[in-house]
Amino acid sequence: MARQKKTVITCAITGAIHTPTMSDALPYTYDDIAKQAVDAAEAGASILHLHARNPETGAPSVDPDDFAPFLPRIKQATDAVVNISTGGSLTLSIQDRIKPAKTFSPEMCSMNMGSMNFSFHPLAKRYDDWKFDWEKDYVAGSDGNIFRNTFRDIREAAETLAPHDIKFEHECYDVGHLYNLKFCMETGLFKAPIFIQFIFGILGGIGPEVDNLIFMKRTADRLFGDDYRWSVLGAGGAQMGLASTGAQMGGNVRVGLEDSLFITRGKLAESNAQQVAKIRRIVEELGSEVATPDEARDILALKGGDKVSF
Ligand code: KMH
Ligand code: ZN
Repeated sequence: MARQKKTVITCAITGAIHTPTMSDALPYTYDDIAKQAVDAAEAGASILHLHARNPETGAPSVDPDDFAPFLPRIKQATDAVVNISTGGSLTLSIQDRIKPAKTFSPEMCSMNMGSMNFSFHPLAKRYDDWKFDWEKDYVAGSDGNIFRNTFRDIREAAETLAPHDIKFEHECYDVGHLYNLKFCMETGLFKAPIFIQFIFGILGGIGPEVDNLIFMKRTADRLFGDDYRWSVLGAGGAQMGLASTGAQMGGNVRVGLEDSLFITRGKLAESNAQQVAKIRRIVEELGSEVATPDEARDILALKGGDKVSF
């Protein structure tokens, strides 16, 4: 596959894994999500991957009413590509999870490529006092999670969203998910160039070793040839190291407090923008340039920021 000239930075602002107790920097009010997203874009992120939260409690939300207050503010203040999660809160149905993307027709949304265990229960042991009632059970109980993304779910999401011409961020947590994606492509669900997020270090998915990155990349090369673009997401402590390796291999990168709360070993990040600024420095030091939002639109063949419904 031809090497890309510029590196696209995605920043995933808040997600549905971490909870307010874990870091004061994790945004969950409408204001804080909007501000951190805008700051991340100014720091160099050309794609903003967004989840919503209940602004009172910080609990993950897939209610379009919890996206509506911040999406227009982000659009007015930045040119960044908005990517809305369809992973949402991990235990909800696909019908509920795609509602925000259906409502707001963003340029991009996530598409999770397989069913799996998806757990962060070991984090529960680190905290004695929790800010909100829901947090402890949510985190500790994730050892019982099945993140459901069956072939039928994927087809339903893709077909429902097809009229919106949304480019998917195909979340692939293990090598089998690449084969699921290949199968779906062959049935005509997704059109090239597809965008694959290689995800490492989620408990339930493939581990965060460089060998695995090479294995995923080589497998994707074999399955998709020139028809794909790719990015690297390392969860937790693997975030910066794997993103840097991915960038050096010619890939794109994803950072953000959704994926890791840290800026370096043992030190909490102050904001999403701080992580973006760090990976930007690394990418530039390695001799690459960071893509602007319009360059990202070009690389990923997006429909354009004027064709969204917010
Ligand atoms: N939290 C990430 C590991 C989604 O939003 O659809 C995966 C993710 C899923 O971003
Ligand atoms: Zn997400």
